[in-house]
Amino acid sequence: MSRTVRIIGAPTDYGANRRGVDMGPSAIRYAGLAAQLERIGIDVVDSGDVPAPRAEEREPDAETFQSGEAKFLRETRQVSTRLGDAVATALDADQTPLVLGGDHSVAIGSVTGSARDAEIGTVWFDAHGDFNTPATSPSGNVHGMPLAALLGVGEFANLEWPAGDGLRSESIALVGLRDVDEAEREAIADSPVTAFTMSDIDERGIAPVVEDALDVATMATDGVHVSLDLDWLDPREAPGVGTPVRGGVTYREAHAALESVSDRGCLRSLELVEVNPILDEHNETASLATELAASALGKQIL
Ligand code: 6HN
Ligand code: MN
Ligand code: MN
Ligand code: MN
Repeated sequence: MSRTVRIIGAPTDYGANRRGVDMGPSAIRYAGLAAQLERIGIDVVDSGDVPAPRAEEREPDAETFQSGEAKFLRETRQVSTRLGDAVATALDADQTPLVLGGDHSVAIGSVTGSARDAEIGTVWFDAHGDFNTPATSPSGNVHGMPLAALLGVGEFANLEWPAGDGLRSESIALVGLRDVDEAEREAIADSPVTAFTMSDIDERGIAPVVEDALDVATMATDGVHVSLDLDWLDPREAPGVGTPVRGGVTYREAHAALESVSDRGCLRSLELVEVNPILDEHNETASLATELAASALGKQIL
């Protein structure tokens, strides 16, 4: 039976500190996402974008950041709720949600939707830990906080978030870390999440690391949400991202990782986040995102 993928855009940028990632969904669609997936035998439906507030419509006082605060929490909660509903609706219809960000705060919606009626695991491909809380964040940007938000770490324990109870920290694997804030490092170490750094990939190779990450995410779960932050890749391969960090994975390593995801047969939902077309070169980061989605969704070479 062929798979049906439902594309859901989440054009946010208020979770990051610069404009541009809100154009990610357009750029990724323009790079030929639907056609590429159809070419590998997938049925594709596109539900368009969930409404997200533009910079011009936001609460102005939220622009002034004070240490200890998260910017645009109200907007984040609103969009996460809409996105969570869209993801859950797709899953109810036996479709695979493919969320296009937007900054990484959209993961709060994708994951809560995916975890609404199931126990899920998550593999988080990222240069960053995304484990800050409002108190520890150096920037106040929620795209550096989605994992802490999803797990109710720190102040997030007291905030009203959309329900998505099927994700336990034991089932989360982060892969490719190389830029982690000090407080995040402690929070990650104190939590049951499993984290693999770039050094782990250097020492062991991409394949065994990704197999371990998939073991973590599939253990006692019904499926896996894959969150792909394009800054996971080296900026030479993926220049169009808001927070590039040198020393990321190569083009081939990225494909190998997502092919392993496909081979496991565990993919429940997927998201492609942090593509910034303003900083991109000829839409190559968006094209790469579409290629990697095809690998995750079963593209075969032979
Ligand atoms: N991302 N750790 C930094 C912060 O501001 O919290 C950077 C976060 C980047 C988050 O790329 O999804
Ligand atoms: Mn991220
Ligand atoms: Mn990142
Ligand atoms: Mn294979």
